[in-house]
Amino acid sequence: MTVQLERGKMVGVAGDRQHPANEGRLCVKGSALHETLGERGRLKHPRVDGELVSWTAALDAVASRLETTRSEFGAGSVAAYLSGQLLTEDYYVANKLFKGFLGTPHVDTNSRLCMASAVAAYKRAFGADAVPCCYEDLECAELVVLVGSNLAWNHPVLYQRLKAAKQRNPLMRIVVIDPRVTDTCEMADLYLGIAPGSDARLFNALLSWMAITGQVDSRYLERHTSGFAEALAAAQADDVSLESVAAECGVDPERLETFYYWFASQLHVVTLYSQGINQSSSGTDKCQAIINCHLAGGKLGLPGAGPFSITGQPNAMGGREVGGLANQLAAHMDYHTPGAIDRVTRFWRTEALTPTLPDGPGLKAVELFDAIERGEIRAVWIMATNPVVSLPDAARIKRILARCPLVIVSDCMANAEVLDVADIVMPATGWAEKDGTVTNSERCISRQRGLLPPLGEARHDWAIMTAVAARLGYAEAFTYAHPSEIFDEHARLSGFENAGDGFRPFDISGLAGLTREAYDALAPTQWPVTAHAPNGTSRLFEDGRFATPDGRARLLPVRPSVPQQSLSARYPLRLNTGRVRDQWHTMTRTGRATRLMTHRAEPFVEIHPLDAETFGIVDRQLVELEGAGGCFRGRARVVTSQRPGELFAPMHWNAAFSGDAKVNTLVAPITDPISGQPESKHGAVSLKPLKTAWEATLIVADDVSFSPDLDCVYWAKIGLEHAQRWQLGGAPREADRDWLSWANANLPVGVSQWSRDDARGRLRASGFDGGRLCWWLMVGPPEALPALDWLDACFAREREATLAPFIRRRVLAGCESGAADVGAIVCSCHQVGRNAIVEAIRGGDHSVEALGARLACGTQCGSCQPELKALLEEQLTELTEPDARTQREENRHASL
Ligand SMILES: Nc1nc2c(c(=O)[nH]1)N[C@H]1C(S)=C(S)[C@@H](COP(=O)(O)OP(=O)(O)OC[C@H]3O[C@@H](n4cnc5c(=O)[nH]c(N)nc54)[C@H](O)[C@@H]3O)O[C@H]1N2
Ligand SMILES: Nc1nc2c(c(=O)[nH]1)N[C@H]1C(S)=C(S)[C@@H](COP(=O)(O)OP(=O)(O)OC[C@H]3O[C@@H](n4cnc5c(=O)[nH]c(N)nc54)[C@H](O)[C@@H]3O)O[C@H]1N2
Ligand SMILES: [Mo]
Repeated sequence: MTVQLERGKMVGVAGDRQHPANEGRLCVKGSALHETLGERGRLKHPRVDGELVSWTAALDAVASRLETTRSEFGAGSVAAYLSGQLLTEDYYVANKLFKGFLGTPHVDTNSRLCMASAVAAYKRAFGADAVPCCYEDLECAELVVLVGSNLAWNHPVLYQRLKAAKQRNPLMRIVVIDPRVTDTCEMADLYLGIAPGSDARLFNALLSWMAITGQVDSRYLERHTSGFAEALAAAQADDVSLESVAAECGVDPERLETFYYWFASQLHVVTLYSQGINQSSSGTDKCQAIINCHLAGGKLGLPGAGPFSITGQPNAMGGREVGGLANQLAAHMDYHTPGAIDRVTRFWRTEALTPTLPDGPGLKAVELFDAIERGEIRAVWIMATNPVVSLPDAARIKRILARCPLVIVSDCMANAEVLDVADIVMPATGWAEKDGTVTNSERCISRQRGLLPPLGEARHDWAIMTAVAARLGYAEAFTYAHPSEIFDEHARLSGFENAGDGFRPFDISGLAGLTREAYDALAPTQWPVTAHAPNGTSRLFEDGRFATPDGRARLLPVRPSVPQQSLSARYPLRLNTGRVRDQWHTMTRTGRATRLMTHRAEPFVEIHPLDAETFGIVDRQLVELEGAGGCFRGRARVVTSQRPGELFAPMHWNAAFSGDAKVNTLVAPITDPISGQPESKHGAVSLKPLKTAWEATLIVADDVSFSPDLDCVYWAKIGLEHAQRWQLGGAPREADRDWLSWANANLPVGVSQWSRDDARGRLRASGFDGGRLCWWLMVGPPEALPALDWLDACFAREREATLAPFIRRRVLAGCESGAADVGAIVCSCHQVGRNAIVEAIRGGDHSVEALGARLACGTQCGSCQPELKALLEEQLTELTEPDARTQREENRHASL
């Protein structure tokens, strides 16, 4: 990315045209970065036990409390929980400090919830956690299979690259395998709406199909692999007839056959997989089932081919490189890697320490929190992750942390829910302030340069840890004055005694010894970077030699299994969870950017029309999901993109944004036995309408603090540019709340004006503080809301003077007379609403390009193009044959 600075302030960002990964493109969250990391909402000062303190006091408290815990309860009573959103340099220092010097093995990361199954599978199959492919492979493949990946929303830049490649090569085919019809299906030639969790069965049967139809690459298998016969036998232990597989996977047999035929007959196949595969109680095996098919066909180690696990967080890969997972030691060495403990001890010079390096793996995320619950781990430092939202059984995680004797949190945002349970809080620098490196899915190391001074008292994560290390007496081993020194050490460790059999592909010794200037100027480089490959390596295993002791890749037998969270009479529906286009995880940053809140403003549940009917639910009403760990309240979206019997709810909302909308309270802490990754995609829940007596929208000026009262059964907070919008739902006993008295009693200024429409039970009121709009209230369902941008602008202080009496009357209506309602925002980058798009279509703009030319929608990040296409389809059918609409929706599943 490139940043535009004006008088030391970030005023705009753009894609870096020179960067090989994005070639100048940005997604909408990227292009809103300058809005999400400004001063508003940042964590600025350290706190100990709720009191603001100096940095010296905070660091002293961290060091002394960690030391006390360790000396009293042993090294294993201390833990670190890290994140793929740290820079590699931060990660390296954390790993070294906790494993090397504090001597605890319990260092795990949120990558456990994300990449752990993919990592475990690569290690089993290739002998190393090494992604064989590069992004270019997507462009030169003839067949791209997207499994459990909603690329259009979650990797929009890569999606646009793939789309452009498909336009250049009309023979390229794309297959999407996902239980939901997502926006990614827009460019699919074939869609398999698979039954949740049945992927291993599908790929096992593909392996068998390849064998039966004589489309395995025997030469490749013989020379470069082992285990084919066993893998095939396991696959064929189940009935592999197309009918049987199709029935179990819930797909059409003919389409399944088409997929098998395409895959088997094509050499240049990339299978790109993500959380629909990883977040499973058998995720490692699912990845293996995919890898087996690639190895059997020799579809690997050549351009346009390979099993490609795509990462999500900016630096998930960097964390894997330093060895930030609990089962790893450092730099792609595990504890059981022969000689590794001794090697790392010598490199870090920890021989003389007590305790020395741990002698075996530590606890993986879910287990780690169980150990906190049992009181075995008594101190945990949480960095750049929000586990009270993102871990399964999240309500319990929050209770566990609240009781843990020492919780240290470093974060950069003040609204991170984990701060609620922290004893010591430290403000970290954010993007554009931080300086270091990150690695992406294709092993490409990029510099992220610090451009702005730290905000408030924020400090770099590595610097915070270095200061703590010094207080613990380890100053000599943590002398870093600049991230380039950390990177140098990391690069040297990667190449340290790394040669011969069982070599470690992660070797960036070619980047060791960079001067600070050279580090600053470092161009994006794909590892390995060694004396043999000084400019990096785009593709791995081209010579068919793998990182296993015998140099062969392993096919392994896979026994498919179903989701472990089982459905029951009480919890009859399968809950799928995941992401929405414009939000990032727990919303600490994206939840504050107005334009990112417009695409999906409230927590929601997607429900198939048949289920909606069964459970008595209509579109847009409030509903409640219940699972073993708690409940979730949100707005229903009745959609045909869901399979009947399955629901989808976003992972994003939490206590900072809504009353009961944390989806992980519904997900059980069941994990894959090999990778330890939770089964986040397959919850079991019940569904019912949420009974409310009223719904209301309250908008309060930014500086007015408001919290919903106890009579709200539902609330969601939605940031506007100059105000906060609260969407509220009231308990049945509150049916005849006297709103005007309520407003007078509960809002900072009383009612200035109001209007009532008794026939429809609607009321509008607003309060002015002198000339300034202070609050605005509308009682009635949110469908009746006007477009809010005009009203939002009225809350801006600058408008004080213009809020003359005649404008005040318009404020009550919520819109300047004649101001068009833009409708739901479709294009977030250019803030183009549905109504404008519909109007343009009706006016004759009949393609995505024509709409882009007129309204600019879809021309920046492109991630709304699938929605534009769907709107075009909808409007054009409506224009030609009004009755066709329902039919079209019903056909949507089938026609893809
Ligand atoms: N907008 C946005 N983008 C992001 C993120 C974000 O928070 N917001 N987060 C980033 C991160 S950290 C990650 S890890 C990536 C994740 O990127 P993705 O993996 O694409 O994201 P998800 O939405 O979690 O899940 C992907 C799909 O898996 C499908 N799925 C569920 N169960 C199954 C199943 O049994 N089989 C199959 N085949 N599919 C299934 C879901 O329906 C969903 O469409 O996104 C990254 N990009
Ligand atoms: N049900 C369900 N649960 C899921 C998933 C799912 O699909 N379904 N997906 C899982 C996946 S793939 C992931 S990756 C996780 C993500 O889950 P989390 O990691 O918990 O989510 P984030 O909101 O990204 O949390 C990052 C935190 O770090 C802070 N931060 C950002 N940058 C920095 C920095 O440089 N330094 C410091 N110290 N702090 C920083 C942010 O303000 C934020 O509070 O969620 C997982 N949980
Ligand atoms: Mo992730």
